[in-house]
Amino acid sequence: MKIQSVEYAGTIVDPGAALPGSLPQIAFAGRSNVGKSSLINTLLLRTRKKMAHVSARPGKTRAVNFFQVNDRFFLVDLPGYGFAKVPDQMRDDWARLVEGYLSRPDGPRAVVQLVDARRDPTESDLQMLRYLASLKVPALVALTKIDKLSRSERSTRLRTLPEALGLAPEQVIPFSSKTGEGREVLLASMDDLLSDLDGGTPPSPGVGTTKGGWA
Ligand SMILES: Nc1nc2c(ncn2[C@@H]2O[C@H](COP(=O)(O)OP(=O)(O)O)[C@@H](O)[C@H]2O)c(=O)[nH]1
Ligand SMILES: [Mg+2]
Repeated sequence: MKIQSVEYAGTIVDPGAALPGSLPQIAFAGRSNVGKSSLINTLLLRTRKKMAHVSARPGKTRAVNFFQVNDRFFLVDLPGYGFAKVPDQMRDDWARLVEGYLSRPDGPRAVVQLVDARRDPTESDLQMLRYLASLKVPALVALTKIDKLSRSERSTRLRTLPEALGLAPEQVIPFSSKTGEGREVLLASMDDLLSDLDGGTPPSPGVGTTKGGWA
C-alpha cells in the first residue's frame, strides 16, 4: 500500500460520539511511550509534518484521533495506557473511552497493538489482546524500537515475545521508526485486511500463515 493522502479527520472524547465518516477503521493501541506516535508518523511518511504528536512526556492524550488515509480508511490513534502514576479517575476515563470505542458495532475492523521489543508485555498489554479477542476484532502486534536491540537480543526476543503474547510468530512484526524496518510489512498487512473488507470476506480468525497475519 502506497500512502497517497493523509488528512486529519476528527477527534472523539466520548465513546458514543459521531464518527467522522463511514470508512473502515484500523486502530493503534499501546502503553504510553511505546512509540505509537512515532510509528504512525513513520507509517504515514510524516517525518517532517507530523500527524501524531511525539512526546517525551507520556500520558497526556485523552482522545481518539482519526486520520483519513488514501480516502480508503481511518487510521485511529487511541490514547496510551499503563502510565504508572495516573490517578484512578483518569484510568477509569481511559477505560470508558477506549473500551466504549473498541466495542462499538461501527468501531475498528482491526487493531495494531504496540509492544516495546525490549520489555515483557505488561498485564495491560495482555488484557488488551484478550479484550480484542473477546470482541473478535482481529489484531496483530508491532514490536517497537527494535533498532535498540543487539543482534542476539533481537533473536531471543523474537523467539520469546510471540509466546508471551500468546501469538504465532507471523502475527508479530518487528518495527523501528528510526530505520523504517517493518513499515512495508505492516502496510501490506493493513492492505490485506482492507482488501478482504472490500471483498466482503472478513479476515479469518485464528492463526495466520503469512508474515504479518491478523490474529
Ligand atoms: N530508537 C527508537 N526510539 C523510538 C522509536 N519509536 C519511538 N522512539 C522514542 O520513544 C519515545 C516515545 O515515542 P512516542 O512516539 O512519543 O511514543 P507514544 O507515547 O507511544 O506516542 C520518544 O523519545 C521517541 O523518539 C524507535 O523505533 N526507535
Ligand atoms: Mg503519542
